[in-house]
This record gives sequence, C-alpha cells and structure tokens, in this order.
Amino acid sequence: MRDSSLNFSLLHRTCSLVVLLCFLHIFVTVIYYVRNSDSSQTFVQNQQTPRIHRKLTEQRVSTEEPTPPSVSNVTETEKKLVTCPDNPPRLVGPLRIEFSDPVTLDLVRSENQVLQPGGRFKPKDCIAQQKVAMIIPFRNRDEHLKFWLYYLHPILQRQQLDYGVYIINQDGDAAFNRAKLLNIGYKEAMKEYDYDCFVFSDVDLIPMDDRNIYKCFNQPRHLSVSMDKFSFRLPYTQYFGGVSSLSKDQYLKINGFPNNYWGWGGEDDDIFNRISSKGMSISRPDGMIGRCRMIRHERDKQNDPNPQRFDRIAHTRDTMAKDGINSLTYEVVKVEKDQLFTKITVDVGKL
Ligand SMILES: [Mn+2]
Repeated sequence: MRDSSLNFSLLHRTCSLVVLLCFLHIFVTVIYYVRNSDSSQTFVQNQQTPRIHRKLTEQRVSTEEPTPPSVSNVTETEKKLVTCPDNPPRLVGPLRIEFSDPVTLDLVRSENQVLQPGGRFKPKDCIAQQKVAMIIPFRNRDEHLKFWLYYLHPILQRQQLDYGVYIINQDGDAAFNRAKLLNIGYKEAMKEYDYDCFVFSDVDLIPMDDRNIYKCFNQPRHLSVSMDKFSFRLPYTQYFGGVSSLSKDQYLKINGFPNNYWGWGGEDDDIFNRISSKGMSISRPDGMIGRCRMIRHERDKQNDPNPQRFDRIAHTRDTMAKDGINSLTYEVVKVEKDQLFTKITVDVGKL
C-alpha cells in the first residue's frame, strides 16, 4: 500500500513536470513567432510607408525627411554590413584589353546579370565607400560603348563601388560639346540618386589595370594618366583629358565645367584651370597602374578643333564664376533605361 502511493506520487510529479515543460515550450514558441511576424510586418512597412508618407506630406510644406519606423530598421539591417575595404580584395591588377573580337550588348548583358536597370550596382557583402556616377559624353559611338561596358562593368564591380552608368547623348549634328554634356550628366545623375562622386570618361578609354579605382580622392583625380595613344606618357603636366573624377564638393567648388567649348579641344584645360584657380591640385595614380587603351578611330564629323579654345582657356579665371553648372541650360529629348546603362539624349543647343 505505501509502495503504490509512493509510485503514484512519483508518477504525479513526473506528469506535472512534463505538462509544465509543454507549456513552457508552447510559450517560448508563441513569443518567438510573435516577434518574428512583428519584424516582418515592419519590413513590409519599410517599403511602403515612405511613399504613403510622401503623398500625405506633399500638400504640406515638408521640411522633415520621411522617417517613421522604417529608418531605425534600415540602419539595423545595414549595421550588419561593414564599409568596404580600401583595397578591394577581388582586384586582379593588370588586364588584357583588346578590341579585335567584336562584342554584343547581349553578351555584356548576360555577363552582368547582377546589374539593376539603368546600369546600377551596389556590392552586396559590404557598404561601398562612395556612390559614383559614371558620366560618358556620347554621340554615334555604339561600337566603342560596347567595349566600354564589356570591360568596365566587371572592373567597377570588383572595385566594390555603388555606381550607375550615364550615357549623355548629344542629339542632332551641331558641333559636339563635351564639357556641357558632362555638366548635364552631373545634373541628371543627381536627380536620380545621392551620388557623392563623379567619374567623367570618354567612351573610347579602357583602363588596363583594375587597381586604378574609378572613385574620388581628396583632390580632383586624373585617371587616364598613361594612354597607349601617347606612348604611355602624360602629354603635358596639366593634361586633364580622357578620364577624371571629382567629388560633388570639388565639382561645385569650380562651378562645374564650361558650357561654351564647341568642337574638339580646350575644355579639359579649362577644367584644369578651374581646379588650380581654386587652390586644388591634381591627384594621379602611378604610371603603371594608370595605363589605359584608347580605341583607335577617325575624328568625328562635327568635332573639328575649336579655333577659339586658346582664347577661352586664357580667360577661365574671369569666366568660370558665371559659366558652369549655375548657367547650364538644355533639354532632355529621351531617357532610355537599359540593363547596362541609362542613356539620356539631350538637346544642348548650338554655338
Ligand atoms: Mn578618342
């Protein structure tokens, strides 16, 4: 009799313990589930509230950014990522660049499926140090553009840049105006994204080493320092043509670029004058890393040497305050979003 009551009480206690454990388990599961569904809801809100919020505030004069619950959440997810390193780990150094085999846009598209529409990219394993807009002045150079896209996209991705590619296409066949197209590229890119750096590149120049990073430095940067066209030497010390980069601050400090250089030449020297007159200097990669190839071509029609260029360059200091990004006028004719680039066709007027 004593024995069985002992057994019974033992059984009773064991059962109670099991029931308690079950409850505990259910409790923990429920808590976990509720927390999870909570955060997935705020995530969906993340994507929706800014738009709704903006709509609501459009009528009011809105001085505040659309903050709400989203912001804290976004920074939480971004906190897990660290800033990309100064020396991107996947760079390979010297590259073999040649233009004998034709490439097609479809090939380039298939090799760059990571791109977002408009030729946009962001590294996914770290936060890019800079948001860089690649600005390419353009007219009738589709063959060159294919090579540029074919070579540059993988390089820029290895360089871990948060970047977008903007082809600024001059409409019509009046004299070409490279510097004005660059100004337009700045303006149009800024409408789209909060870029803090601008790389201005001719369409026919390809770097031969991916350590030549297409980003901004503490001084305006000349990137195409040793071109095959000039036997891999700087043609002259002040040369700033080909490929260059300026941060947003550097660009605004010089009032952007001149708008009145029609035809070939001079605008790059004007830009150099603007930079040095504001007390800045030119930063450059070393000659080996800064090697690049130019695709050989005939001079374009409507791009004859500009006879006024010497006179203009001599007066940069007097003209730069009123001619630049602050006096820019143009009209957008067409915007095309390709997987590989954003192409903006513009009417720049004529001389
Ligand atoms: Mn050229």
